[in-house]
Amino acid sequence: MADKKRGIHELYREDAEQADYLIWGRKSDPLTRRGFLKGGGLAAMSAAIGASIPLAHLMPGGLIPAALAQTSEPFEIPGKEGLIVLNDRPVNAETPAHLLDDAVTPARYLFVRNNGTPPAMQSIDLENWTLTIGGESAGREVSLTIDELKSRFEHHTYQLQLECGGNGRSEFVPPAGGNQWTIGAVGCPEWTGVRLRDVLEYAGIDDDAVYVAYYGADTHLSGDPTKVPISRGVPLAKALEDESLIAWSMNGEDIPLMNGYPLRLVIGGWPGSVCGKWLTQIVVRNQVHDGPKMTGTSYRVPCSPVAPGSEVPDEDMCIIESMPVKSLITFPRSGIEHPIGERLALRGHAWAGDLEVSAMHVSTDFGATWQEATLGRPANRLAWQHWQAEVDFPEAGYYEIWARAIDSDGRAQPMVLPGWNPKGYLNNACHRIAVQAV
Ligand SMILES: Nc1nc2c(c(=O)[nH]1)N[C@H]1C(S)=C(S)[C@@H](COP(=O)(O)O)O[C@H]1N2
Ligand SMILES: [Mo]
Repeated sequence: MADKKRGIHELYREDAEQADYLIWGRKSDPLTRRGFLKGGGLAAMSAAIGASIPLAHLMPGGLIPAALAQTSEPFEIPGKEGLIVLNDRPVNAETPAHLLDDAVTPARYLFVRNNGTPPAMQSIDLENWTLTIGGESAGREVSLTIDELKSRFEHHTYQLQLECGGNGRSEFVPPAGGNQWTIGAVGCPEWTGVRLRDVLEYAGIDDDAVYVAYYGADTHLSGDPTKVPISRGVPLAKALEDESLIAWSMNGEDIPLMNGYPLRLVIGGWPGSVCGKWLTQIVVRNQVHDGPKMTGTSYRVPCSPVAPGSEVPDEDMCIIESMPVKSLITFPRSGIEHPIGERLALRGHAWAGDLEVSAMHVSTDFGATWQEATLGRPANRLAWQHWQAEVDFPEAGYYEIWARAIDSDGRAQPMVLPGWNPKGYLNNACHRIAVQAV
């Protein structure tokens, strides 16, 4: 066995083919990436997993078996039990897939992605919290308290999914720096607030307005009060959509501090980074917003595909807009044993950025064949959809269940890592779980 101290993820990240060889003695066919897990390699992988792998000849090379892919330490933020900590400065934590099983994500299971230091709870004075609308293309500058927001504008409730642009980053080869999210930087709670559009129209939107951006009350990790940890935005048309909210409530309760209490933006279907937390200021811009994390490699990907590891010139990088089609298997949890001969019921969610999911498929043979799942309608636009399916297993041993969604433009999730980019965004490869048929 290879050097355990480095961990399986790190080994695969450095060089997936080499990791296969080091750990299992497996060499894959460079053309088909299949079929070379035999003899000693197969025995080693079976021993690590604790079962034989009936369909080993179909298992692609360079892939960590799902049974071994989800190991980390528990997270300890009160109110977020069960989440996996990725970093504590700033706090970043993701949710294991099986804890995302609810149709509407409970507050305690919503991931946390902080770029700076959140405001302390004691420093938040609800009565005097003000939101300022300004910027060079706002009709006038307006300040509103939370009570004024609540009393002057119509309230709306939508279920909106939030996914970090870097969700899935841990699988990129060559690796990308940043939080090594696996699959759990996503959730879909129900949000209540006022429409960003109504508030922008109240302040006035000049004819030359093109972008709307936020500032929040969190502070830069350096402690320098003149530095802003993150300030991002969206084109005016996205800001004006019905579902773009200034929210004070999540699932009918106050938003948890770590998720932006007392006020945050929720703009569904785009990278979570456009949803400003601890919201204090909105600016209407006459140019593409240029705040911290809008430029360089932040939340930007090559405008056209590049070879893995390429240096991409700044002018060839484009801002991420809608997130790609993706899905999760939330039941059963990875690693269960299941009696052979009994059908196994599966379920999960699927989403597709600004689009809808039009079909959902599952595979038990490493993607060789797929069967259609039953797919539900979203609660509203930009909410995830629920799916279910039943599968069975021909003989005892190790299986993986793979899930694949297709969006309303006919685009499917890839089975392996999609387009490499310098910061490891937009990995929408199929989610996989392990099942032992016994
Ligand atoms: N003010 C502020 N807003 C922010 C952030 C932040 O660090 N500060 N992080 C952004 C990022 S990158 C994401 S993915 C989402 C995460 O929201 P959550 O922590 O509620 O899950 O908030 C966004 N809004
Ligand atoms: Mo993010």
